Amino acid sequence: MERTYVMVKPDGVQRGLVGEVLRRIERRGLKIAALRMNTIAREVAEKHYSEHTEKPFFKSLIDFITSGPSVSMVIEGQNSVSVMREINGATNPIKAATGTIRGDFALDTGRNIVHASDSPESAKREIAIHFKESEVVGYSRIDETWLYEN
Ligand code: IDP
Ligand code: MG
Repeated sequence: MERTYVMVKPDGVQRGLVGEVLRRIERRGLKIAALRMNTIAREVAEKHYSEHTEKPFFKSLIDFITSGPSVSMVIEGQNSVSVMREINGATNPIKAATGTIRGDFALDTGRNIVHASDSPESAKREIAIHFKESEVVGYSRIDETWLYEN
């Protein structure tokens, strides 16, 4: 089972979209393995987005992501990294397909509601930044035998 890191960013929390995001994840069959609401510390946000340190939008991105509560989660399931990227939609909501979270609820790249890791390697790195191993819960969902052939 693959794990990925997902965040409902502060705009998603303020716009009352936490339940909407969780609904889309759960109904797809993906499993919530860890879940927390907190306001992310600046050092944590800078580590999380370290690949963007040199980008012109870096400071505003860190200001925004630390501006209020966000919801962090670890999501588990077969191919969860690529499935979550598809559920979220393109980074620029104008390019995001209707039916994706960004395509249905957002209009601006700087306010695009959700984050999901872009590769299994990024997922491992990001999960370790946001969660202790003991906070990630291993369990079976009752529908798993019907979600997967093998
Ligand atoms: P991703 O979130 O789809 O993985 P990334 O390119 O990794 O997209 O960028 C991380 C986040 O930084 C985006 O989700 C968005 O919030 C912000 N961002 C990316 N590009 C821009 C930009 O050109 N202007 C403003 N914010 C941006
Ligand atoms: Mg990214």
